[in-house]
Amino acid sequence: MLLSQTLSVMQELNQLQSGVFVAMNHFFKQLYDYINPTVNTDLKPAASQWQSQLPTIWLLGKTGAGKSSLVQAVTGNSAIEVGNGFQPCTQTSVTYRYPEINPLFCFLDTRGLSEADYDPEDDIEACQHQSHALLVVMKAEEPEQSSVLNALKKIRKSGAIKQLLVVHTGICALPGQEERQRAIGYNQDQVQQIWGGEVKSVCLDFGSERELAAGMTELNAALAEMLPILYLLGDEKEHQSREEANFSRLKREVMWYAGTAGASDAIPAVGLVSVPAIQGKMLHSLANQYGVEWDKQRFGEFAGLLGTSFVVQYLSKLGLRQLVKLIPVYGQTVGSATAAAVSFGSTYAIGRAVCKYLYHISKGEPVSEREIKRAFEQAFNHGKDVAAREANKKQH
Ligand SMILES: Nc1nc2c(ncn2[C@@H]2O[C@H](COP(=O)(O)OP(=O)(O)OP(=O)(O)O)[C@@H](O)[C@H]2O)c(=O)[nH]1
Ligand SMILES: [Mg+2]
Repeated sequence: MLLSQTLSVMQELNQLQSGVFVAMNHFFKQLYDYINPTVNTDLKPAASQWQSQLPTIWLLGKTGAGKSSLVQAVTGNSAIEVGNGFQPCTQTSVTYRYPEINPLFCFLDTRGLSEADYDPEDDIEACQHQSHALLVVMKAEEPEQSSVLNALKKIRKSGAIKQLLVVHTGICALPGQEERQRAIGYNQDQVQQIWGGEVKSVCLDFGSERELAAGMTELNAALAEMLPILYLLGDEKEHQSREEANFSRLKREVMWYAGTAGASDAIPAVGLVSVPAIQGKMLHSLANQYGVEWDKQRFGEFAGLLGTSFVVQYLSKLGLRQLVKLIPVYGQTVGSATAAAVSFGSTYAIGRAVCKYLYHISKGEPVSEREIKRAFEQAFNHGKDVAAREANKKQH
């Protein structure tokens, strides 16, 4: 490695390390100030910062292709208007946040394309400062896709969107295996020619329960690949214990606080609430949900079990570069991306650990220091592994 390269890597690592210390010192010093329930921190500025930059999945396709049906299927939001198949339905771009309360990502459902002169400029603008995932939705039986392909050309040229997925819908309209494969292959090729390389795809049919179930599993996996944060959200495997089942009900809330903390660090705008204030509010809210009174004594006990030096040492050993990839906040410098990653990861891990603590307290059971530390470690590592897995996949 050239000396200049080595130096720049070292510089970056230094920044990562100092990011950890700054963030954690911040946390333990200041969090104490936010225990008092009468201090009512206003999270609105940080929360709206997070919400204004939620990772966005943009849907593009001809009218009737099934864009709104897809949003409805993923979010379970039955209020989303789905067309009758004869007339265009969605008239303007609509953003659907998911979950509706404390959202973690959103869909940008756009007006169906029918004319060749669709100008995607506004939608590019809406997407480019956020995560950049595009879903091209195509009815398998519809080979005439020029309006979609023209829009795709412009999007490709803008460079705003890095990740693309093709969703082939209505596959049951083509009953013969061969015919179906040919139609899907034809549309897939049209997209790949414009995008310039292989593009991932999933096939489904909203009218067939069987095909929909299979397609949705594939779709969810593909979405989680595009936005690693969704892995954390979707990790709903069998719970080994009552405690885990309890946490899974609060996980979205913890992730939302983590995202808000990350956002408030990523763009250090004046007037944004500090990370300890967000974490303080999270601890308070979680305690409330376990029916545990949160006061200085409880905080002291929890902080003692987790241990300041343990957390600082642990974080400074981490490969934070991987974690940075998990955080759906773009456009920052290395330093602020690191701060955002540390804030996201530590808030999530502290949230996980405190839920374990609160569960035992609420049951009147003793809490072991080892268990709390393990919960923190596992939560942090989980996020890191997800991001690392994604990074590896992209390299292959
Ligand atoms: N059987 C079947 N019907 C589908 C499928 N995808 C869409 N449809 C039907 O096509 C109609 C239009 O679906 P929407 O989800 O509203 O399509 P859209 O892409 O949002 O259309 P616009 O809002 O007009 O752009 C609805 O009646 C859907 O039930 C599919 O995979 N299978
Ligand atoms: Mg629609």
